[in-house]
Formats: sequence, structure tokens, C-alpha cells
Amino acid sequence: MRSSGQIEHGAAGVAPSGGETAASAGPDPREAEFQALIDADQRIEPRDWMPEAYRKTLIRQIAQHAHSEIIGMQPEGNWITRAPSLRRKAILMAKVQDEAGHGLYLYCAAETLGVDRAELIDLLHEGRQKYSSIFNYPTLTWADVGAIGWLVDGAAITNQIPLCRCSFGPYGRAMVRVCKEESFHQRQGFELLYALSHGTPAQHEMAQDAVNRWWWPSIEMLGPPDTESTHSAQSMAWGIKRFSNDELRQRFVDMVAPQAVVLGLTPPDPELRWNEQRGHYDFGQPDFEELRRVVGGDGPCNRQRAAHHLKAHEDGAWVREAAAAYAAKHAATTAAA
Ligand code: BYC
Repeated sequence: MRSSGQIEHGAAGVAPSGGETAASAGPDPREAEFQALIDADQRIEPRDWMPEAYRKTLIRQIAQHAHSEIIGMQPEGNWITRAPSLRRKAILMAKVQDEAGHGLYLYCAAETLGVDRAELIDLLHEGRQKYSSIFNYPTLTWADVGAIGWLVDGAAITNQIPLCRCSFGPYGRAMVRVCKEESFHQRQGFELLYALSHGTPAQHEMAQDAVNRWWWPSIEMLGPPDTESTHSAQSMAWGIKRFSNDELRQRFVDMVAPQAVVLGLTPPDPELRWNEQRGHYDFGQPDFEELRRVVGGDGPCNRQRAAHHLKAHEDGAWVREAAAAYAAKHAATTAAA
């Protein structure tokens, strides 16, 4: 495994972008140019100068996002061989494949910041980078595939649509396509749950049980409350995040609460009700202690997800080696010609 300490402590393998110019007195004038671009809502591109902390924040968030897409293939992948019809199987395979694609765009976006995908994957395996808490819950029944589409993809879209306007160009542009696909994913989850909810009593019960289990983790996946969010203020000042975790949580609840009525399913929150005065839904207090536990590695499936990813990575080593050998051979042939 390669050493990855550089990413956490310095400019992993790229020319320094100059945030901390050695021994120079006074503020770096490039800092003012960078800030002027941010203030004018312009995009920062990979070759532009950027403060080191901005670069590190983006690497942290984009890598975590990429890892989430890839680890997120596991809970749903679990149901591909057991989908109840050929149509459902084809849809689920396409969805899981889309998630692999999202992971790849995101690793590419991170690489424009001068890190290497292999380094990021090593950091994930060493537990030094995170992935979304939501993928540490098990998929116990077929209805969970619907609940993931409706709620998890719903929360993901709520978070990701504003990321299309992220100040860092490659991340924002990757999000445009990701959001189009996620929105399709959410609809398939809704349609799946609708069919179950309006099917036999046993199917309805299965759909309700899935919603009971996925409702709160989906609300929690939008991050800790604003009072405890360490990165929000700085990320918002930099135009990386456009809304705080709690603002996005409210948007998400406002979107899914009326959809639950159409589905004929009851969210497991006795405090969920429309508040005419606020123009929003009121909802109960999420269990942020549980979020902390799951993020800290103690969710129902953390160990299983990490072990499976590591095994798949090791099993695939020969593919990476073969591709590298082919590329080297091809480069040698081209150079000789
Ligand atoms: N899980 O200061 P905060 C998908 C961490 S995949 C784990 O608020 P920030 C899909 C946070 O990293 C969708 N960790 O942080 C795929 C930080 O720790 P570090 C995934 C979490 O970054 C397959 C600490 O808590 N989406 O759609 O300002 C199938 C303090 O938090 C979580 C993204 O990744 C969590 N839930 O805000 C289906 C979107 N929440 O890093 C669907 C991009 C917080 O200091 N990411 N933490 O050690 C973001 O928008 C932001 O990173 C977050 C957190 C809103 C998640």
C-alpha cells in the first residue's frame, strides 16, 4: 500500500498552489484574486491558484463523495440476483452501474486537484477517508431497494443539486450529469415502492417496514446539525456548499413528506406535520448520536462494507496490472514508430 500521508499534510504530488509561499512577507496577492473570483460567483479551475486549505477541503469532500458512490453499490447490488422480475433486475443493474460511473467522474474530478485515485482508495482502506453513513445499513428485503431510491437518492439529490453550482469547476460539472441520473433513480425507487404499497397487504407491509428503517438514516445522512458542522461555514464562504446541512434537511423533508402521502406510506415521525406559518414541514429530532456512531465506524454494516471493498480491490489487482502493462507496451510501440 502506498504512503498517503502527503494528502493529509501537504500537496500530494503536485506543484504547490502557493497558499503558503515560503518566507514571503505579507498576504499573497493571489489570495485576493481567488477571493474576487469566488465573490463574483465565478468558477475556480484546476490550473488557477487556490489556497491550500480550499484544495484540501475539496479533495476531502470529493473523495468522500466518490467513495460513497462506490460503497453505495453494495447494499443494492445485494438484490440484483434476487430482483422479482427481469424488468426490475435490468433497472437495478443499470442503476448500480450508474453509481459506478458517478464514482469514476468524481475520482477524475479529485484527480484534477493533483491527487491520485489509488492514493484516495488507500486512504479509504486505511479508514482515513470517509464514505456516507447511509451505506452502513443492511438491505433486508426487496422493498429496501425502493426505499433507497426514494429516500437515499432523494436526500442525495437535495444535497447535490446545489453542488452543480460549486465554485470548483470540475466538481460542479460532474454534478450536472450525476443529478440527472439521481433524479431518475429517485423516481424508480418511488415507482417500486408505489407498486408494493398498492399491492397485497404483505407487500404493503414490506414497503412500510422499509420506510420505517430508512427514514431517519436518510434524514441524518445530510450531516450533523449546523451547530456541530465543522466545515459548513468555511465551505459556504468558498462557494463549495451553498446551503447548510439543516437547510438541506428541511428541503428534503418538505419534498418527501407529501410524496409519502401519494405512496400511502407513513413516515415513522409522529411530529411530522405541515406548519402553515413557517411554510415548511415540522419534524422530530433526528438521532445525531446514532449518526456519530455510524460515521465513527460502529454502524450495522461498517466492517462488512469495508472488507468487501478491500477484497474487490485486491481481486481486481490483476486487471489494473494488465491495463498498465498494455499502456506501457502501447506507449513503447508508439515511441518507436
Ligand atoms: N456520513 O462539517 P460537516 C449517493 C462527516 S452517495 C459520513 O457537516 P461537510 C448514492 C464530515 O465528512 C451521496 N460522514 O462536513 C450512492 C466531517 O468529517 P471529516 C454521498 C459524514 O463536509 C449510491 C464531519 O462529519 N453524497 O448519492 O461540510 C446509491 C463533520 O461534518 C456525514 C456526498 O458525499 C455522513 N452522512 O458536510 C445511492 C455529497 N455527514 O471529513 C445514492 C458531498 C457528515 O472532517 N458531500 N460527515 O472527517 C457533502 O455535501 C458534505 O461532505 C456533507 C458533510 C454534507 C456530507
